[in-house]
Amino acid sequence: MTEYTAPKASITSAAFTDEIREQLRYTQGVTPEQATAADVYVATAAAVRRHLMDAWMTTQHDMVTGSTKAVGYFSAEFLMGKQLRNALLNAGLSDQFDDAVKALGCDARDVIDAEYEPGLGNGGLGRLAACYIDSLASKGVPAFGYGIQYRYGIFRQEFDEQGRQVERPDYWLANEEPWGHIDYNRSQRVGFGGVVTGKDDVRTWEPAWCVRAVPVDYMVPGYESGRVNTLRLWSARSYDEFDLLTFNRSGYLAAVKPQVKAENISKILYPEDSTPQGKELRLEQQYFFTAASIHDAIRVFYPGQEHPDLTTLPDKICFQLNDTHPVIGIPELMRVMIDEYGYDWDTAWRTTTACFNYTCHTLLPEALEVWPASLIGSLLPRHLEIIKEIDRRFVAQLKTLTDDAEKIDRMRIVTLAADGKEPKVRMAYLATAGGSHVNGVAALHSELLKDVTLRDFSDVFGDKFTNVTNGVTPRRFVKLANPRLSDLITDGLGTDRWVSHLDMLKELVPLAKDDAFVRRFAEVKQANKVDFAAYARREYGFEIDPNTMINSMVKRLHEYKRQSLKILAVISQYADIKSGRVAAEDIVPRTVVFGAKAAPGYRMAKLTIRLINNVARVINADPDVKGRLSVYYPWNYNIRLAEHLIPATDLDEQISQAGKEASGTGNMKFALNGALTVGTLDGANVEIRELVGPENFFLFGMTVDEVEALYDKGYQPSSYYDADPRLKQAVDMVSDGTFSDGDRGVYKPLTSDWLNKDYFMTMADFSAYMDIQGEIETLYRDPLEWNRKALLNVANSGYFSSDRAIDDYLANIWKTGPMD
Ligand code: 26W
Repeated sequence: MTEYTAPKASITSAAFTDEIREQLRYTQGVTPEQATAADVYVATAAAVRRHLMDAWMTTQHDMVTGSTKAVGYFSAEFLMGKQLRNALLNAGLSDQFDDAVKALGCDARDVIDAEYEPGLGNGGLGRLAACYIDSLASKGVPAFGYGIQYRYGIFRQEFDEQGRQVERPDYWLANEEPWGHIDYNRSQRVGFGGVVTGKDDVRTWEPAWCVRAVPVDYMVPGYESGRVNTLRLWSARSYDEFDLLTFNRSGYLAAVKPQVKAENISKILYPEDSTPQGKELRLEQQYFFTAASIHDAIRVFYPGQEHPDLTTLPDKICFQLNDTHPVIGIPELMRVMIDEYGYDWDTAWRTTTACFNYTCHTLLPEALEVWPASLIGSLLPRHLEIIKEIDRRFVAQLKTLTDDAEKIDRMRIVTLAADGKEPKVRMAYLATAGGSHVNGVAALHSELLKDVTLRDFSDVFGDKFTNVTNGVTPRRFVKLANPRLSDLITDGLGTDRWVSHLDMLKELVPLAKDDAFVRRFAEVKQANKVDFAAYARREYGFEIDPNTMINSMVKRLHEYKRQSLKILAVISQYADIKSGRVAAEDIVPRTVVFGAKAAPGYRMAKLTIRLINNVARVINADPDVKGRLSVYYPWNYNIRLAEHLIPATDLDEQISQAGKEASGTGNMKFALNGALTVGTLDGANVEIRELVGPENFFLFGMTVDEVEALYDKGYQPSSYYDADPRLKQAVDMVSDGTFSDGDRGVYKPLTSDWLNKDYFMTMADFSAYMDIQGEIETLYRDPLEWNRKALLNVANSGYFSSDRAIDDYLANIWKTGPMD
């Protein structure tokens, strides 16, 4: 493949400053003297967009007229993070910006901070989508991200005076948002409800109500590729149609109700990230954006054609389903082809299965979406008919492949109405049957998917299953987040090509033998820690000592991720010092940093947050441990906080129960920024450990097989409590009111779960986790050796670039590549 690279922007700083001035004056109507940092931000965003505009239009033109198959990445979430720095980097205008803000007399940081972070995702899955569209654009692959422009993103997290999580609405569009371009001329009509009429072979769906899907387009500039792709997020608007009949009968309010209902569809991002609520509105969201996107793709690739040959659609674009959320797109494409364009079933099915592929992001059975057939039937009656027909034919096909009737029943897409249970539609099964490939997101996860979650399917359709280990973009998470390390890498390698060829980091391996280089690496980490301490003081009022080990655990709060294991270990160490068993001078001074949001309805997770906050309160106020152990829980963990914390972290926690974390992507970001990992053999930890070397990774805990064996044997968490006095003491301190001002009732649901149920086996892994702390502390006392290992983590983590992950998707699933 030839690499197409456009010339870097060659504009001078003075010229760029003038462009910003011009935007200030003629778009915002302020003089440079009057301009606030927020004004300069908006003006700069507009100036950068102008620079990218030609490349954006060329890219779209080449995509439609060229012969390279495009990718449509369908995702209910895109967790983009702030745009300005990234856009500047990819437009080749970073230096010019730094000079321009100086010339305009303002502070670059204030300008960057003026951007409100869009939080259109919950966590890993949404951030992965953002990394992938960055890599697609950087490779020059024609691609669309398709999703929803929620008016309210993930809630803003606050803590009350008791340490409890409080959710505040995230109205991110309250101020000017200069990146999204609303394109009213390319809106789509999306129908809901109503009835289906007609004979068997010609069915007509008459929806009861319609929503206007309006695209809001975001530029996705590639790094040094000269290409700018599009992230198309749909916003729901009502039609200016008034139900006159209702108006006459029951008045004005009833008549506008459908309008209000329509606009609600894109109002809010659901904050659950593992337990689907089965809410009607969520299904409406899913259908809303997939239907609009499919119609959009047809409009884009068959412009102005009344009778397009849709059998060629799979040559023009393939649709990647980011988890089950967009799976309703499969029956939608069937419906479009059969009902709107008159194709027969077999042709429509051949085309549809060739277009779609499905990525599964979980192993938790409760996270697999299942919709009551009745709900689909009332909201999308024609789709339910099609799903039932897919199911009927699927079962017939299975009968030709196996005699195992029970297995066939287990595999049904629509469950049978047995024992008074109503039929349900299993979206993961629909995706597996209706697409060409199914992939997991790390080697271990893909294996477990085949052996456990989708076992019957992999027996019958083994060829469909594949793995693509996740990756993260080195632009945002190394180059931008960690400029000091980036400069050191560039210095060590003698080139900055690593930013788009991250496997080049391997060439740093020999430098780990060079003590002088390792010391420079250590200085980078130390400087980042000083920066982070300043950031934490400014933003949160924390007093973090940058001369302590920074030990981070940041991710969604979920029982399987086991924040409780970490907090129990912290309590245990605290108790050791308090009781005099360990002299305070003998422990390595450590600052533990948590960051995590909990789903608003997730009781155990919210109680864990409260516990962590109160442990932090007690420990940080105790003079006996001052300077040795402190705990901070900055609220509202988001991309920006990640960008500050990750480069400053010494030790990263990836301690989920083996077999539960599909991949993890934080683990990759930390390793790439020179943190060591303490972790279980779970998700991508397995591959990280293999690549960086077992001697450079702190492994502990049960394996997947050991977990299974223990479940089978009958797991009794209290036996571990009885056996390890450290565990007993830590749990007792949670029960006895130490962290609740003497109130013994507050954490009862937690402690009682730990001792009686403990589904994720925190108790069973506690001793191993405590034991490895000794190893961690010994190594940390030898800064040169610690940093050597940290450097080897950086050098051997190039594999975890999202560019590599995208190469895997291109080669094995999408079968396409960069545009000519
Ligand atoms: C409410 C329904 C629902 C169910 C699952 C919403 C969102 C989900 C996601 C699949 C949760 C998620 O973000 N999964 C994470 O995906 C990452 C990217 O592949 C992985 O690295 C994480 O291990 C996985 O938990």
